[in-house]
Amino acid sequence: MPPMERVAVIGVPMDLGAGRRGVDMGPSALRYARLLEELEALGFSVEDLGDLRVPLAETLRKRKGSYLEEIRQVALELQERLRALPEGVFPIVLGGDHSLSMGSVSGVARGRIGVIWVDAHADFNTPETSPSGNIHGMPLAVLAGLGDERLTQAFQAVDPKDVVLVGVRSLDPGEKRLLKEMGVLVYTMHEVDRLGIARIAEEALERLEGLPLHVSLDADVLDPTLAPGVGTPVPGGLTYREAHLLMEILAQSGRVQSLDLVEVNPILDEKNRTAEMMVGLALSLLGKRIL
Ligand code: EXY
Ligand code: MN
Ligand code: MN
Ligand code: MN
Repeated sequence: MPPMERVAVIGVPMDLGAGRRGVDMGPSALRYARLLEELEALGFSVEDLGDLRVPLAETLRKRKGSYLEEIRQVALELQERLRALPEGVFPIVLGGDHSLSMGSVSGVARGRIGVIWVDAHADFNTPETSPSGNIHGMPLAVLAGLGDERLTQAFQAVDPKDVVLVGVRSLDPGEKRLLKEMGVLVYTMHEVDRLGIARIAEEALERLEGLPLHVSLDADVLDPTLAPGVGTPVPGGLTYREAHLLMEILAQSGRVQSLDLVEVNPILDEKNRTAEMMVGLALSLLGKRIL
């Protein structure tokens, strides 16, 4: 696969899928952390496609019910924008809450695709199994064909056996059942500690042998003492080095073709630390080497 020289960045300032406000400012925080400048310094030609227009929760003033329809529209727009990208461009989608990945994964898939979902959570709930009703806890299930059919009809795009989860440490009972039933490979933090992140990265690449890869990186996979700027923190996350090593090994495969950077919540952050770490991880995935 020829190395990607061109990167397209697109922002999705959306927090409608989250249980709290703030991640709509994630794209700004990631740009403020100099993502585009650093990519250019790596030698990429970088095009900033700007941000999608997303309705503000405040203006929707919904008393009850989820923002499913609004989220569906945003994810469809993202899907369309990504499908329109020419061959050989590496898209980086800036979130925004993780429900946007229904649009990013389905938008980049040109046939069978492997997904490496790096997250403290599995995001594998359906409306029936969700404890919160928040749609950012459901996108991976939708991509695998499970959940509200207004979403699965629009976004189902992956075979569950082509999905690998890394860094999981907070699962709901229904998710556990569905993950098992669907045969999704899950490396929890227990496996990270037992096997080490390098072995997990190699095993994930083996499991997804021959497939183009999409990486969906949720900031809450990092340990919250390092990355406090997230809306659903869970103790005991990846160290910065573990996350970097994972990105560096995936980069060496030459098979990663697209990336989501999601769930950065600047309101909860200290200075812009979480966004800065996410930018560092993106650069490692795009091939930045220490030596
Ligand atoms: N599993 C919980 C729920 O479904 O409500 C928490 C989900 C958090 C989702 C964040 C994006 O990773
Ligand atoms: Mn997530
Ligand atoms: Mn998460
Ligand atoms: Mn969240």
